[in-house]
Amino acid sequence: MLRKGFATLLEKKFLVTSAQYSKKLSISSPLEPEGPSIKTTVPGPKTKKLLKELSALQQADSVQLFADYDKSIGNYFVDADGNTFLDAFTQISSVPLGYNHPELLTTFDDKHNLRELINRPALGVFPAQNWPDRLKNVLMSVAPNGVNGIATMMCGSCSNENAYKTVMMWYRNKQRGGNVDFTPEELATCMLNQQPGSPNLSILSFKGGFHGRTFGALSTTRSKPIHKLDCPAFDWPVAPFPRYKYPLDQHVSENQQEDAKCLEQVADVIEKYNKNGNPVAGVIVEPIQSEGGDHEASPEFFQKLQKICQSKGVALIIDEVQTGCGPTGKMWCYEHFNLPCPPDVVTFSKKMLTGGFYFNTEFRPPQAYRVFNTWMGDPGKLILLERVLKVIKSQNLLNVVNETGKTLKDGLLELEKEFPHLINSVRGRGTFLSFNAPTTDCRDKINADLKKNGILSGTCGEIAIRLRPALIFQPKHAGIYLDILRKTLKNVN
Ligand code: PSZ
Repeated sequence: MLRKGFATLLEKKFLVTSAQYSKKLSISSPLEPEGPSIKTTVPGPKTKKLLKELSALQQADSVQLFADYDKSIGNYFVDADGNTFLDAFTQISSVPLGYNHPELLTTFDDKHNLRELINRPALGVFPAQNWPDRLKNVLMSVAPNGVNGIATMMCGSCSNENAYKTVMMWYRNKQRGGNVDFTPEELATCMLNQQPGSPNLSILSFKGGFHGRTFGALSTTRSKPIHKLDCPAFDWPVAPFPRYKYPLDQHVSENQQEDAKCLEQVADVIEKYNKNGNPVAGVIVEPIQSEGGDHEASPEFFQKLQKICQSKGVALIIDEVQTGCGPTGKMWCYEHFNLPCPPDVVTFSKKMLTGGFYFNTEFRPPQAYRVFNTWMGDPGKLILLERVLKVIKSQNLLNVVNETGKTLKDGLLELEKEFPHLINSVRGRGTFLSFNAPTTDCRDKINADLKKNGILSGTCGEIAIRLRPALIFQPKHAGIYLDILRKTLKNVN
């Protein structure tokens, strides 16, 4: 229905058939409005009514707006009240090609694709005959260099969760010297959650890191107390992540010292946990620490972190759940770091549409059923991802990200000069950008006013506003964003 409506509308407006449209396709839809339009108070009356209905069923205080996904198009999100927003946040950074992209709208018109969608397999036992090809052609076509194993999962949290298990099994396997037989004691004690079957092993994460909300992942999440309160957690180590001063080129030596201080603590805390009988099997790190406040670290920081991990026999897990699939101008953000060796594990979700992780073959557990569940992902998502990757390639979207990112960053730096009392510390790569406000209250006010003025943007950490647009966000959208931000800042008192 939707696609038919979409094609008809398109044909009426531009006198082209949908087939011609696909061929001529511009980066974002010609059906996109010229800019945002806000017709009601935000949230509007319909949104308020729906929120009341939803709140009767569940805790819904996090809900900002109800969407009209029939009307949302390209970079524009339309809400239930008919307000149109330029979307610079895209569902917490998880929409690669904007709304109702024609390449995705037609995906399940193909009956074969539809059958794959509705006959969802238990991938660990009855995958479709094309599954090896699909993994090769889709996920392995963008695999991090030098990394040759892949596991699909459902979401970011469970990708990290299963990456941790994989790393723990690798670590224990090394300790056993590759002997795949478990002892009777191990087999008996694991059923009682006791050692040695359930060993003390740990994953180091960074202060301010976010890696998900399932139990194992939650023990490594360290961004906000509200995520963790009331849930038992593992005694796992934490180390500081750099907090840089901006602009970077004026604070080189301070920031280098910050790197050194953090890395020293990483090495120390690994030693401490190793000595205290809770050895560190893996380190997990975001290439740009996102939920915690968009904190960057230098390529040198990551190179040295990898060295420490290697020297201590610890696996390095790079969490690309938020940074992966292009928003930093490279497929994977860690590619900016020139690591001398591939990372051991790279986890993903969000814009990749499926969760999962890449791993080096040495991390493959020797026995079946060790990293496993019923669905282990969803072939339907890979069918969509195949099309997303095709569009990224055919439309050079990584170049678009870099070009738009430059427009945005230059504009933000201008605004920083114009409103130094309101914004500072502009930072990031590609369109994965952010800036700080002086206080949390001021940040929240700017973000709320942006929404009233037709921009969806996000916050992170204590004082940051972050941009997370789709890969089809172009310089013209950056211009609209910057104009509205300027107008918003002018009126913040
Ligand atoms: O409040 C939340 O639960 C949020 S807000 C943003 C996220 C979660 N991001 C998810 C995320 C992430 O950014 C990184 C770097 N790693 C793991 C995750 C977890 O992914 P999901 O939410 O799919 O489980």
